[in-house]
Amino acid sequence: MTNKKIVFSGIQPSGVIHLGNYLGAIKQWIDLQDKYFSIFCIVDMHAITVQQEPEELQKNIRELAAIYLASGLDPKKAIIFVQSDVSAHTELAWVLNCNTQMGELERMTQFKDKSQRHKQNINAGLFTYPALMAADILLYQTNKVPVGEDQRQHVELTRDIAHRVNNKYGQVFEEPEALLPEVGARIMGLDDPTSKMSKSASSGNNYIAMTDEPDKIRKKIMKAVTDSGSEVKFDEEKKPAISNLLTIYSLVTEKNIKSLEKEYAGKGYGDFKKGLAEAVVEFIEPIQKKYKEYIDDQPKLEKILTNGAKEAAKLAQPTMENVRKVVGLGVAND
Ligand code: ATP
Ligand code: LTN
Repeated sequence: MTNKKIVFSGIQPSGVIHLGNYLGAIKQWIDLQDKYFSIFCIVDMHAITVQQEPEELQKNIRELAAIYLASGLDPKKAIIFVQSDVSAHTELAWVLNCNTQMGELERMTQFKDKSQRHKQNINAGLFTYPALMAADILLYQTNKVPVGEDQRQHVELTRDIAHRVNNKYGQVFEEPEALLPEVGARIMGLDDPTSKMSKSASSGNNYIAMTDEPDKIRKKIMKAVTDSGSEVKFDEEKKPAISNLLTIYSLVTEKNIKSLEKEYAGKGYGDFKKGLAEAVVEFIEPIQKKYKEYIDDQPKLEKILTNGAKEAAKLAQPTMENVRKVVGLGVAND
């Protein structure tokens, strides 16, 4: 289909998109779309592993698409589509489910985490979630999967599943690897630097949403927890909160951490946070402006996603046909 290496990634439309999602995942995608054959998905089937309101889900899908486009993903360079619009994802997921061990799924930290948080709804989909993610990736003969640190384990499982299927049936899938950003693979919560920034955090002060108003961003940053002492210095062990804020500062301004430490030498945390807040606002405002243009033009958004789904379905077909053949499924021919 192409000589270029293939990149695939996705985000769940399950709530706000925060700066952690942007810096850990989307930021890399923007650069990758120039070098790789890139496919970026809105994984709505994954989102329903936890309870979703149908209207809210529809709204979240569109908002996430608008964030992708506003961030700089370009439908001329990359395929952008919604997972459930291409039925091969769930078809392949079933076959992969039959090639994945319970023990492997039991080890997944996201499952342990989410089943703790959603005790009243520990459904089978939540458990087999990684097989669907593996299908997303393997369907397109993907080589690289740009994700944040929390998804590394799922990509490694995907690689194991691909290897197992290849051993059993011959060369069916590329064996993909995760691509993590050198800096920003794990942005921590503003109110708790010991756990990752997360949209499902109990407080909205944990994260900066990509759609937060400038004043809200300023307030959240001024409220962010800091460490003891007063020096602005990167030291993940002794100063986890300031180190996290320095990481964010560095990524949104493209200034290196050393030069930021110098800039704030002799100044306190207050000045540092004020500077950071302005830097984040300056970084997010142009994205928000474009976001508004996309979200206000639903027909355009839908057209992009519909075209993306058509292209993706075409690309998925040869892999799915081969899987059916090697596994020995079906009889009907078109
Ligand atoms: P939650 O924030 O509720 O834990 P999630 O991890 O399910 O949500 P997704 O929206 O599915 O988040 O993740 C999209 C992408 O963002 C993934 O590649 C994930 O690794 C990355 N990501 C999520 N949180 C962070 C973070 N705090 N720092 C860096 N990358 C992150
Ligand atoms: N599991 C991921 C979302 C996801 C994904 C994918 C990421 C689903 N399918 C394929 C990369 C490639 C998450 O929870 N963030």
